[in-house]
Amino acid sequence: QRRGAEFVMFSVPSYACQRRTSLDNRNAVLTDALSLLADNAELSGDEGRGVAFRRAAAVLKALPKPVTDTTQLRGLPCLGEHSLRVIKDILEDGASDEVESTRRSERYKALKVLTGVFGVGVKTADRWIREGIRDLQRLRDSGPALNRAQQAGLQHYDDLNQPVTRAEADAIAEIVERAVASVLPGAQTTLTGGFRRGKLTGHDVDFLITHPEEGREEGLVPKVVSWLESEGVLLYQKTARNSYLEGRDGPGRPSSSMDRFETCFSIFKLPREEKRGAGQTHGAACGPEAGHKPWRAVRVDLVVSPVSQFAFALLGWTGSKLFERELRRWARHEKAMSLSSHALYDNKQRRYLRAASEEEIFAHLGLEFIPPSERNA
Ligand code: DGT
Ligand code: MG
Repeated sequence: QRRGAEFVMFSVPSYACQRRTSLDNRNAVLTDALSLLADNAELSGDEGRGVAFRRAAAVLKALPKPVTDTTQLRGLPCLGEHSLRVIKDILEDGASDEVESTRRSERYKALKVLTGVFGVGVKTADRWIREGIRDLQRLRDSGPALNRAQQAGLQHYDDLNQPVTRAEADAIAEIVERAVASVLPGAQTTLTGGFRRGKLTGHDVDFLITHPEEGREEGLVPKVVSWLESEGVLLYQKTARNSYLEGRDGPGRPSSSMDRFETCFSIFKLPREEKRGAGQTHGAACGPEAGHKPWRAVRVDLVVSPVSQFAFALLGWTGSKLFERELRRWARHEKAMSLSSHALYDNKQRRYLRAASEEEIFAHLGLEFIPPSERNA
């Protein structure tokens, strides 16, 4: 089947958690197109189709070279008829009509803008569109009752839709570490999410906090929040108490898909780089435009885990979202186990499998260890 030296057939295992996916994506044009269709499906409430497009995109992200011909994709997993047609159109014509018409459609654009408001999900955005609210101006004017999160989201819309840089994530890490150290000495703060996978930008900054002595972490979130509030760091925060009880909520149980850690979903007020004394000023991003403020709003998630669940929480909060989904699917379908951000339950042995590191969790699951930088599925 070889057509000369340039022709490469690809082969990848079917679950994203069985393969290495670095940030070096050789097929970005194709994966961007499939991701747009995934967004559109999810925005239309069709989660199943959304996942199918995301799995197809993830397969292409794992390939070591650009795809030049659809025949190279023969035998690859997760590439359905629909995804293959889109790929073929792009390879042959340079673009896919379906992707381009979706990109231009009023409904897609409106859903993107409205769900870009922190606190607004697909259902709310869809309802607003049916009520004739399609942009932020209409949202501000016609004012359907907004909850506290949505008010903050609308107020800080531009900042929150500007990518967070690694330097900003590090500056926020410093603030969070200071807060944590002053309310619970000995507690440990770990940067998770996309930045732990090596991404250079993110939509938020995620942290996982624990203490080496089990139990000492209880009630940490309200204390950290008080400290941050007294320092004037918080523009918005919503905290949740820990509500996980092993046995009752264990991953073997139906209610387990929800995370039950102590959490704080917040918006930080971060001084601009020049104000933080890092030297270099920004370019156009904070030029002399009117209304330029000396700070920017950044979404920050704080999660507190008991040390006995730390490895599971770390694995669960590092992402990517598809990688996490695939880990849980692998556990359920291939191993008869239930994985959550709290624990791993073996349904056949009817017992929890302990782990003190991510490596041990991969081993329990019978998977080769994939480091965070290779979980960018
Ligand atoms: P980003 O922030 O867009 O650059 O990309 P990520 O990968 O940091 O995505 P993010 O921040 O939405 O989530 C990071 C990981 O944390 C993701 O794999 C899933 C997990 N995660 C996020 N939010 C929740 C949540 O509310 N509950 C649970 N259980 N996990 C969550
Ligand atoms: Mg994140």
